[in-house]
Amino acid sequence: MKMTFRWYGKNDPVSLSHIRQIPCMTGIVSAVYDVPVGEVWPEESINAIKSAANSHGLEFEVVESVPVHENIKLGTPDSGRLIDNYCENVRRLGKAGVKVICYNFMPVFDWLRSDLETQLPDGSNALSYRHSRVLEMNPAESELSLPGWDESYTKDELKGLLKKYEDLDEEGLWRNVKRFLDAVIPVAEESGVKMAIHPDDPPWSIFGLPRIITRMENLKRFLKLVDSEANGLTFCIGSLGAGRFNDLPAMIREIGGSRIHFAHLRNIKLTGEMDFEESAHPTECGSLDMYEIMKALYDSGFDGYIRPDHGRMIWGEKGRYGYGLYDRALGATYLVGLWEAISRAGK
Ligand code: DNO
Repeated sequence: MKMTFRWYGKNDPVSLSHIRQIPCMTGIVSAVYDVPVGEVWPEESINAIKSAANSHGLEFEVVESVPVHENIKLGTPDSGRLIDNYCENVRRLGKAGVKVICYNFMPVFDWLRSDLETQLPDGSNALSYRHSRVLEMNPAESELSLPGWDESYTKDELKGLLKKYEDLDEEGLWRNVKRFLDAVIPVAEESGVKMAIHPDDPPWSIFGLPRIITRMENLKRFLKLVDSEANGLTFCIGSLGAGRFNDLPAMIREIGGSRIHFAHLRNIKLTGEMDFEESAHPTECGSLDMYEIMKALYDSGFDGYIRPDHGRMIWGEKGRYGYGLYDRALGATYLVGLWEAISRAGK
């Protein structure tokens, strides 16, 4: 297991020197942020991240994300060129020493929350999701600003994009993801890179858009689309765990460590059938059994990268929603402690 930390580049209020001081931190998880989705990343930009990390004693072996252009998800006629560009990014990242690429296949919106600053009883605040509030939102009409989506769309572009998805159902999305994997996985294999799809967050359809990376049967179907170790998962427990139908330790054991290349570990407190609040990482702070999850990873031979995921905002910190320094650092330390205990007991 290698403990890593997400870093949003030079504009991230969290600095590499801070990350370096978190105990047992081996590397950063980052991306090139100034190239439009669908285009090829300059090698200089990739190498600049690597040298910045290395000069702080950190590795750069995990990219999150190389985003997938909407036209690939939609399967439009120009998607071939966009997939070629994606493959070129995989080659370039492999050449720079990147081992894992995290990406997702969620139409239009990435992760979704209904409130970004829910006050918790201890005086901190965190992200939360209330399904009834999401049902009231209309992204095509209102001035929504959601954390996990590309704000570079104008309102009209967003409307147009949502319209294009009207004809795409889940089976259509399955077809398009298969087409993507058929092209990308062989390149990943040649480049020494493991692809790790991120589950849909939350793991159900939102705004009428199809979502497929949501539950066990779909994960199995996904892994079979191209049955190669290079076609693997980012096991994000906060995303999958929002679905009460997902038994996370059992899923990890069934999938096995060889197809899980990256784990996003954070806790959530389930507050309703489809509602949750993000909580501090320890088991007793939320609804997920972190010990059983880590144990399942350990027992299944997981040998990939881990990162603490979204943290609360504590100690007056102001920062990027979910990605402040303090609570994620506490989370990382807790996870390292759990792993130490589990692995020493296992010897
Ligand atoms: C949220 C993240 C996601 C993730 C992407 C991967 O905090 O886990 O935005 O980076 O879905 O493509």
